[in-house]
Amino acid sequence: MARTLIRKRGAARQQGAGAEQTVDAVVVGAGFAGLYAIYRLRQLGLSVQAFERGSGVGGTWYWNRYPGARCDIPSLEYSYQFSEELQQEWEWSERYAPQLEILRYIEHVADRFDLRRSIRFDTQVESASFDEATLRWTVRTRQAGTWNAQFVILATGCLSSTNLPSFEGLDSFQGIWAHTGDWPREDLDFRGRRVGVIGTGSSGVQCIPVIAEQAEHLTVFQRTPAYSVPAHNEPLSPEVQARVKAEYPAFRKRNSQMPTGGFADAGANLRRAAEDSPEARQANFEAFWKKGGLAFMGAYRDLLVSRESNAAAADFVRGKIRGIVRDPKKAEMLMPRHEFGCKRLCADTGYYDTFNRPNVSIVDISRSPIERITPDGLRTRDAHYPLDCLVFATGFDAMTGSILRIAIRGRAGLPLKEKWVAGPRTYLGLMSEGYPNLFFVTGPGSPSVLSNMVPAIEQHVNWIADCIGHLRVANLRGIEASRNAEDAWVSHVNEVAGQTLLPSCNSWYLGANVPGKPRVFMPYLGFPAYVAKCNEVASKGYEGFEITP
Ligand code: NA7
Repeated sequence: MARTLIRKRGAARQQGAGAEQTVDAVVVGAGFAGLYAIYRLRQLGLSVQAFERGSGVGGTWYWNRYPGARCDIPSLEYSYQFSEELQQEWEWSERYAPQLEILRYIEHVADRFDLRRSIRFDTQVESASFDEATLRWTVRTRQAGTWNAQFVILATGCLSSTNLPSFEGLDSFQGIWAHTGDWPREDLDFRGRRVGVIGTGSSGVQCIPVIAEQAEHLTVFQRTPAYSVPAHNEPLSPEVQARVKAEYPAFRKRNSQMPTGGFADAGANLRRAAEDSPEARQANFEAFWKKGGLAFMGAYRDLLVSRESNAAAADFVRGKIRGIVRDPKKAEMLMPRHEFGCKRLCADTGYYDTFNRPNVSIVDISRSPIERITPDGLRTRDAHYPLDCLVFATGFDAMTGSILRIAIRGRAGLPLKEKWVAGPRTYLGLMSEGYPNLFFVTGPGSPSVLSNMVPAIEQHVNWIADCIGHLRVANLRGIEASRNAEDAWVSHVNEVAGQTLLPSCNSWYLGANVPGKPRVFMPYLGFPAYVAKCNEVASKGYEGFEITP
């Protein structure tokens, strides 16, 4: 099996792409966001062209095909609500849907609403440049020529640009390697192989138990231990599904009023940890552990604010790890020491228990860093580990990576990369000053990854479509964030995050996982307040935006 995995990203540049083509709107990406943007913009009567670098729809759920990949938001919440027929007719099989089922769902949506005819697949958007004379964008693609559009919608995903650390020697590796966020379409067979997994965030926590069952030996290379709670995934009973469907709009509304836009029915506790005795706290955490999944973040209302409450949750999870993992040395290694929930909480199926298997070992690469990949394995400062397969569960250049890999030039030709050199700057995570008519779906500065992504996407696309509809009806040519509104919003996003413990560890929310990335807290905490602000801005004639007559 001496085979290095080489996947070709995007076919070669097509010849004779022809003259520039003109549409009203270009959409980049065909995941949840891109598909809904096509749907809404077509409804407005716009001509729309979408580009997608994958060969199919699905975005995140197209690329993340690693073993064990599934959503950590309940299926009945992680789905579109724009069509009552759609939400009534689709049947979810599990409490947390696996990757393939979500992909099938997205494919169904693309077919049901006839969206594929607006999408060019296997097409990489390379640049977008704003022309101040015409107030239009020129969008260059690698495979489908050049397009001229009034509006550009970047539905490029928050976690779509993989972070592959630049370890020396990867090119020399004779085995198979893959990144969880860019998993090959053919199944990788780990049976009888010595496998290494680098990374223990959500993707590592999901794939490690599954790979451990197949591999001859699995070595987990851990830099930072993760806090993980059991998902308690289970088949979704027809009764539960029918109950939600009987009142789907009310169910959605309840969720939209939660700080994260979800988990309303999980019953968040409105108490502070300090209000309970140590015994009562223990019992409360135990009850939330039994509920399972990310609902654990609702165990106390001040988990992300009070150091005392946070430390109690952290102690509780460390106690669980001590109880599950039999080898005390392994248990100690697996115990996180950073603030609880400051990196995104993981939801697992048998993660800690996997380390009781005789074929699973763990290496602390914070003490003994990886020095290089060798032709037959991986060398840390202290040892060499022979490997047949290497899995990089090393995450993403989150929130800005997939935007900035497009060479975007706004007014005066200013590259967005230059404008964002000290961190992303947006108004409401929707637009950036100097880049008129260019919209981000769930961009930095919006709730995005701190909320349930699908409702957050729908809210953003609805706002963008309503805005474009307003411009067209009023015969206006453009909209752009104002400098003052943007500055105030950037400060506000940081101020809100600064009132919590979220900025206190090296998380991807801060860009801390990517060497050289500016350390700025990117998402906005508080879905209901954010939605209210967006609605207010629109109702006041797009306050904080400048409109070109
Ligand atoms: P994450 O959560 O960013 O996890 C990546 C993991 O890889 C994490 O344990 C990192 O350790 C580790 N990592 C990253 N770079 C390196 C290097 N250079 N060396 C060693 N280890 C490294 O990504 P996931 O894909 O698991 O999850 C992303 C989100 O997708 C998730 O939160 C859900 O929202 C869905 P670190 O913690 O940085 O020390």
